[in-house]
Amino acid sequence: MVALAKHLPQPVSQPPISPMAADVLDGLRATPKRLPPKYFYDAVGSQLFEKITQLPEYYPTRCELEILRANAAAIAKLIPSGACLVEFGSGSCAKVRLLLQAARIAAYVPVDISAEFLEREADTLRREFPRLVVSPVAGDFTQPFELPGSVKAMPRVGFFPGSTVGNFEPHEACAFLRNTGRILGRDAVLIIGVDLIKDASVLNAAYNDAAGVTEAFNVNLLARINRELGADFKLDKFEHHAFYNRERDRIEMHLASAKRQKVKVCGETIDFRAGETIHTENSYKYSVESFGALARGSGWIPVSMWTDPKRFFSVQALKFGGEKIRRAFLNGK
Ligand code: SAH
Ligand code: AVI
Repeated sequence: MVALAKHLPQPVSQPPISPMAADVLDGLRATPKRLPPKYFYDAVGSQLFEKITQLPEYYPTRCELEILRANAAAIAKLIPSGACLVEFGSGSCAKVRLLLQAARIAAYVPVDISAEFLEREADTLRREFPRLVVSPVAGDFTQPFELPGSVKAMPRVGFFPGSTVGNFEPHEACAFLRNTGRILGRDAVLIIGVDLIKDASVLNAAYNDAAGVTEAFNVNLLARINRELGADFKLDKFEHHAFYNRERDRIEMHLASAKRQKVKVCGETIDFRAGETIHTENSYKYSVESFGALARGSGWIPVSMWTDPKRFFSVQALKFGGEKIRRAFLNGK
């Protein structure tokens, strides 16, 4: 048997392909072409996002910080003493500092896909709050993950600022909220930032800043694919397009090919027509009512809501009621 097998044609063994390579190839083979926004956030992308938060046109960070500052005491009342705060997509951990100062939080679990950035920010926080247990989890928050053993017995509160929930498709946001409810447990509270529908001119300006930082953030996705997957995207041959889609209540970001061209990605040739785009991100905007419906349909009961004076942005407190709430909502009760 063994001797015979030696003379049979052997399957050509393919080198194993990373999850990122598989997602990128999947998206670039599709029509229309797309790339998952979670790949924006390598170390360079995380730094660029921080620059976005400082831009005059990018109102969400300023508005959310203003809301958290003005209502820190009321929000702190929803956080049990000795709680563990789990933050999804923690970035520079700027916003959580306001909650750490206002509430008696024993442990903090920042969850983020940008591993290097996460470790650095966790270290800074440990120095600033020496009594706080800081247990970062590096990974994709849409995938199942375990909370560190040291915090399992503590009451848990979720924190999901930035309107990162808007980067999900609405059905993905529902799946995320249901899963978060399972991780945090019954009666858990989730403090979530939600960007609100507003005049299109304000929205278009926020994603087309004069300094070109959002453009650099978008193009870095291709630069990252060049760096990590050895692709040969010509960065100056793709243009940043961002616009508000009123029918879908979302900002769409694309990278448009400036000409007809071919790009090599993981040994495969991808053809681009002139003007053809890669859809890189959606940023959904909600009304208070539409987000309330999405929350209830995911098993969460809206309990409080705060906005800035212009009603550009909202911070909402939800309580997890589980399947009973979800079913009641879906049955129209
Ligand atoms: N919360 C911060 C940062 C928002 S930017 C703020 O409000 O300013 C979005 C953050 O979510 C980034 O830090 C990014 O690395 C992280 N992120 C995006 N997709 C993710 C995913 N699928 N899993 C884990 N983290 C993710
Ligand atoms: C992280 N997220 C909520 C940002 C947003 O506004 O959708 C990402 C971003 N994309 C372009 N600018 C900022």
